[in-house]
Amino acid sequence: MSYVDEVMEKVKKRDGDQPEFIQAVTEVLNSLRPVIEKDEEKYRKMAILERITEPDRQIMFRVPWVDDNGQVQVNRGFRVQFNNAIGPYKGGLRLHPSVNLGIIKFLGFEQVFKNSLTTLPIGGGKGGSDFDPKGKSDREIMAFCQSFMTELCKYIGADVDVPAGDIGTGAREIGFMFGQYKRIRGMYEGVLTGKGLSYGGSLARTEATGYGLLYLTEEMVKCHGDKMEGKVIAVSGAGNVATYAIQKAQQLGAKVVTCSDSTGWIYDEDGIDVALLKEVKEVKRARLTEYAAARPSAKYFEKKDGEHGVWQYKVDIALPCATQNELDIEDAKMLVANGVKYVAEGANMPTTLDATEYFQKNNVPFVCGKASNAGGVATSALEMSQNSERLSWSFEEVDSKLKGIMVGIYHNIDDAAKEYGMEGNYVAGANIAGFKKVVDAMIAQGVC
Ligand code: NDP
Ligand code: 2IT
Repeated sequence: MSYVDEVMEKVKKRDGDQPEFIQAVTEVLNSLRPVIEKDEEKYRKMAILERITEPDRQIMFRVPWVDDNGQVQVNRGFRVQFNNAIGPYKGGLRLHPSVNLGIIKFLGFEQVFKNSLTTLPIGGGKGGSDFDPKGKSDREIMAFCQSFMTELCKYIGADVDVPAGDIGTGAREIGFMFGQYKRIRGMYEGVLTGKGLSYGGSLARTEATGYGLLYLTEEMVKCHGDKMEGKVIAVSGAGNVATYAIQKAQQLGAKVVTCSDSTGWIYDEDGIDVALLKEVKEVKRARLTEYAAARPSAKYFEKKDGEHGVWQYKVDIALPCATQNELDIEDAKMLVANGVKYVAEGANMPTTLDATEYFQKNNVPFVCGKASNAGGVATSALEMSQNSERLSWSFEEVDSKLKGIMVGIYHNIDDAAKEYGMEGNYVAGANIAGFKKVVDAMIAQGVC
C-alpha cells in the first residue's frame, strides 16, 4: 500500500467520528501523492504524514457563564494547536452551535497550509465553542467571552498562539476577550488579531478576507485572458467575508446578485446594496428579510432542504462565503449547466469533495479556500507585525501588501500545479505549495 493510503487508513481509523476532518485530510493527502511518491521512503521513515495530521495539542474546557435570567449556562471551549513549525499558532475562534472537536480540527488542519501560503511566519491553529451568539444580549456575549478567555489565556500569547475572528466572532467579541486577557495576564500584547483600531487593530483587517478573495479571483480571471468588469457573481453568506467580497467585486466592476444567511437568501437583480447589507447585518444584526423589505429590486427566499439557493442562477463566478459543505454536487451541476466560468472559496471548505471534482472535470477554474481566503489571516499577520513594532500602517499600505500577497499566492499555486504536471489544478497546487514549506521546517527541526 502507498504511504499516502497507509496514513489515510490510520487517520480514518483513529478519527472516523470526525467527518469534516477526514474530508480535509483526504483532499490534502490526495493532492500530495506526486510529492510523496518522489521520495516515499524518506517521508515514511520520518512519519511526516502521521505528524502533520496529528495536532501538537488539543485543549478542551468548560465555559460557564450566567445568562440574563440569572441561569448558569455551560458551553464547551476548544483550542487546537495544530502545527507551529513556521511560526506561532494562528487561526480564528468560531462561535456556532455546530462546533465540535472534528470541526475545529478540520479548520486547524486547513489553517496550517493556508498560513504557509501567505509567506508570513505563522503556524496553524483554530478554536471556538458551541456557544450560539444569536439572540444574546451584549451582556451575555461579554459574560461568555470573559469566561472563555479566563481559561484560554493559559495557553496563548503573542509568541505562542494568536487567535482571531471566525464565524460568530467579530470585533465585539475580540474586544471582550482582549480586555479579559489583559486583566488576567497583566500585560498588553498583540495576543489577538482583529482588534479595534483604538487598541492595536490593523486598518483593512475587517475587509481583508473578502478583498483578498477578489484580488486573487481578479488575478486568475486576468491570467485566463478575461476581465472582472461586467461579470455577474453569486455570493453566499452575509457575514464578514461575504460583505467585503461583495464590496470589492462591485469596485472591480462586477455585479453581485445574491447573498444568504442560515435561514434564507436574497436575489437582487440590480446588484446587492452593500451599505444596506451592512446596516442590516453589522448594525442591526437582523435577518435578510429586512434587506428585502427595504429594497424593491430584491427578493427574499426562505431556505428549504434540497433547494439550490444562491447556486441556481446564471452567473459567471461563484464565491461561497458562508460555511463548510454549503455547495454540493447538485449545486455544482446547476452552476456548470448555467455556464459558470470561475469558482473561488471565501469560506473554509464550502465545496464538497465531489462538487470540487465536478468543477475540475468540467474545466471550471476552482480555487480552494486555503489559498483564496488567506487574505484574512495574512492581514492578521500584518497586524502582528504592527503590534511588534508598535506602529500602525495606513489603509493603503496594508491593502497594497494584501493585494501583493494574494496575487503572489495565485502564481505560487499555479506554478506548483504546473511543476507536478497538473496545470490548472489549483487545489493540488495550494496543498503542495503549502505543504512544502511546512515540511522543510519540520525536517530541519528534527523529530518533534
Ligand atoms: P460571519 O459569522 O461573519 O458570517 C457567517 C455567514 O455565514 C452568516 O451569513 C451566517 O448566517 C452564514 N452561516 C454560518 N453558518 C451557516 C450554516 N450552518 N448554514 C448556512 N449559513 C451559515 O463569519 P465569516 O464571514 O467570518 O466566516 C464565513 C466563512 O469564512 C467561514 O467558513 C470562515 O471560517 C471563513 N473565513 C473567515 C475569515 C475571517 O477573517 N473572518 C478568514 C478566512 C475564512 P447566520 O448569520 O444566519 O448564521
Ligand atoms: O479561517 C481563517 O483564516 C480565519 N478565520 C482568520 C484567522 C486569523 O487568524 O486571522
